[in-house]
Amino acid sequence: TQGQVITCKAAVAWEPNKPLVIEDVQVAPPQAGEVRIKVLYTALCHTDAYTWGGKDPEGLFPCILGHEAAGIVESVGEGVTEVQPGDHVIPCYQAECRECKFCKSGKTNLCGKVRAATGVGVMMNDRKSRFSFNGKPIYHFMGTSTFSQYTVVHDVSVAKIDPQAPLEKVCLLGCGVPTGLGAVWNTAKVEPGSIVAIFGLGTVGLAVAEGAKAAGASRVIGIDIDNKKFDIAKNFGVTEFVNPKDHEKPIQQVLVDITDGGVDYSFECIGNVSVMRAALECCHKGWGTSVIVGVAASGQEISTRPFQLVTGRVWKGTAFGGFKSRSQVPWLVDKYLKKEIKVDEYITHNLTLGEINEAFHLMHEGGCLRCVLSL
Ligand code: NAD
Ligand code: AHE
Ligand code: ZN
Repeated sequence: TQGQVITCKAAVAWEPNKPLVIEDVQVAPPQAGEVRIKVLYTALCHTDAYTWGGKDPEGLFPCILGHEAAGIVESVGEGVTEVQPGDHVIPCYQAECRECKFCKSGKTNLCGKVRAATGVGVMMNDRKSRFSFNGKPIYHFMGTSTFSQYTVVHDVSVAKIDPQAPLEKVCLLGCGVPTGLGAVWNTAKVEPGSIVAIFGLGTVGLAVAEGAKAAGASRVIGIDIDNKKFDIAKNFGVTEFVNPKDHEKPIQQVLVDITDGGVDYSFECIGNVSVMRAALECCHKGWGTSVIVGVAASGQEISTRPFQLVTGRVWKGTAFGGFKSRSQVPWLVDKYLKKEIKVDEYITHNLTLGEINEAFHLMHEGGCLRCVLSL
């Protein structure tokens, strides 16, 4: 198949909010600096639902969504040296070129090399898509487009992993789990003994809990409007549960009251701007740090009284938990193989690509953390 167009199944999002359609799409061969991957497993993340729902200012249609996956390199374009056909890989929506101003700064995991192209659904080389249907282009998404049996990504967006790792599990290391762990370890840098509050106990919030427990937090307070989340959350390190619906006072006040003045670290893992405010305002005066992890809809803005920051609270955000993707995803895979981090525990459902609409449906049900699709 090398050098040839491949026809395969992909779930195409033709329009926002309309069921995805499994189509036979054409996938062009990889050009210079590109890699074509046979995607074997992909999970759904809340961000896919967000873009599908028309809430993403960068959402373009028709497109092929999906960004939490694992597969095997099918072929590589000219000049690609770090991976070859047969390598087991995880596509990374946050690239790492190791050459740009961002990569060299030592201050961020964001990479500037291909971001302009991935934000508009095309490849860098010719600003075109490698996907088409009946000759018409279909946009890429987040530089990954994993809801397709084959995808083409930039070489700076491919992490080569240990071939021993089960792809049907480690696909989760493409987004949600690293994001939560890294928010704690890299962005907040939570110290032993800290009091931590987590808003939203989906996969990302639970991975924050796991990271906080590993960092030695003394209390890990989970906040969710779904009571069913507490039983699940205990297994990931949450020590106390608060449902805002059980309280008349604003949730930030409830937390300040039960923590003698506020938490040391809070994490917003929902994408709700009023919760982001509460997450900042439940932080302890003088030092409390709040990390925004959730992705808010187009047009939404955050607000608080500047006094909250004047008096020492810190507001931060994180993308992919601050992990350098190509360098650190393989390290996370190794940690999973050594049983130092959980992955299997986040997988509550397994379906096939053909059942993807059902999988999107499941995401809105409390019992679903990650649903892994086999392609
Ligand atoms: P999810 O839908 O599985 O989890 C969200 C949780 O929040 C659910 O348990 C839900 O019951 C709860 N919730 C909803 N409204 C609430 C409220 N008002 N108060 C308290 N709890 C509430 O989502 P997920 O896949 O875990 O993703 C979480 C967020 O993180 C999403 O916004 C996603 O887009 C974002 N995300 C960001 C990054 C990043 O790099 N920054 C990476 C992955 C995901
Ligand atoms: N496209 C949206 C922003 C979406 C967003 O913030 N994405 C996160 C990853 S979410 C993964 O589930 C991210 O990494 N952002 C940094 C980046 O470079 O995109 C918008 O508002 O335009
Ligand atoms: Zn994601």
